Amino acid sequence: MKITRKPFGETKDGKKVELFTLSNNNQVSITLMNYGGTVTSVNMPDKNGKVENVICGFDKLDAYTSDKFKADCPYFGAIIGRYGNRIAKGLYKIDGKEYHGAINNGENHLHGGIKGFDKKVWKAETFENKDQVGVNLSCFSPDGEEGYPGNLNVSVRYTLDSKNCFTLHYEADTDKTTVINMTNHTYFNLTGGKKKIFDHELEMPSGKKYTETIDLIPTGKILPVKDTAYDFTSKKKIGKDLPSPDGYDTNFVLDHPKDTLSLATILSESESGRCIKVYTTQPGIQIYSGYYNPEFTIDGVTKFGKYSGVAMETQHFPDSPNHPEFPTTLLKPGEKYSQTTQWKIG
Ligand code: FUC
Repeated sequence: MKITRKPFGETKDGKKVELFTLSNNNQVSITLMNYGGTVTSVNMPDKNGKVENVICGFDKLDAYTSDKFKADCPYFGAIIGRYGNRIAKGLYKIDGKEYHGAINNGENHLHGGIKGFDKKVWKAETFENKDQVGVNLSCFSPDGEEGYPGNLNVSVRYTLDSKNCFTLHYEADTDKTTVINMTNHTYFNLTGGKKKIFDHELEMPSGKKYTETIDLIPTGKILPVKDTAYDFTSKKKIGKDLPSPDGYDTNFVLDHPKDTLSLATILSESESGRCIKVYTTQPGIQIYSGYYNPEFTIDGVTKFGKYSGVAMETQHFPDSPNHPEFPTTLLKPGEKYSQTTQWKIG
C-alpha cells in the first residue's frame, strides 16, 4: 500500500490544492484532490492486465476550476452536499420555519447550491497502515450557507485497501436542525473512456422500486420497476431499453436493512472484463446515464460528452425535505450524520 501527496495548483482565489494518490499492490490506484474532495481517476486493470482510468476526470486543476466546468457543472468525481440532488424550488420547512435554498438548476436547488461542497477546498490529512491508505477530508459549512440552517462540521474519509475496496465514509454534526444528503458524483466508464456506456451492464438486485418524478422532482409515488425500463433487478445493458432519449436520471429505492452496508449495484463491461460493485448504507441510489455530460477539449483532445459515463450516486431520495413519507434527511444537534459507500473494484 502506498500514498503520495503533491501540490496540484491553486484555485482562482489563491487556495492551495493538493493531489493524493492511493495505490495498492494489485495495480489499483486512485487519485483525488482536496478541491471538492474530487476523485480525479480510478485506475484498474482490464482482463488482460491493461491499466486504464475508468472515470471521467482531468489531470489538471484548471479544468475543474474553469468557467466552462462551472457553467456546465457535471460535478465529475466531487463530494456533493449539503443536499445531493434536488430540493423543489429550494424551499422546505423545518419545525414550521421556511428555508430558501440557493436556486441553481432551473427553479430548483441542486447538489448543495451555487457553491456546494464540490467547490470547497477541504482540509486533508493522510493515513496509512499495512492494509489501508487514505485521506481524511474535513470542512466547515457556516449557518446560512446556501440557505441551510446550522453550523455544520463535515468530514469525508476515503480509504483504499489491499483487497481493491475503496470506502467513502461521510460524517457531519450541526448546532441547529438542518437537512443533509451527501454523495459522490463519480461517473464510471469501464472501457477507459473509449466507448459510450450503452453496453455497460447494470445489476441492482435490491433496486425493486424507484421514485416517480415530473421534471426530475419526485411526485411522492414509489413505483415498482417490474415490467418497466427501470428494471435492473437482473443484469441488463444500460442502452437496452432507455426510458427516453435522455436515458436514466432516476433514484432507485434500495430494499435493504436500514443503515446496513449492502450491495446496491454491480456495473460491468464484458469487453474489458471490468466490474465495480457498489455497497452502501444509504436508502437510495441515483443512476444518471450522463445525457447532459459536456464535451471538454483539453490540450487539443476532445473528451466526454453525452453517455460518456454513468454516475451511481448513493443517497437519500431527492426532495426528501418536502416528503415526510421518505426516509428523513433531518440532522439535529447532538446527532451524528454517518453514511458509508464502498466501491469494490474488480
Ligand atoms: C445527477 C442528476 C442531475 C444532474 C447532475 C449533474 O445528479 O440527477 O439531473 O444532471 O447529475
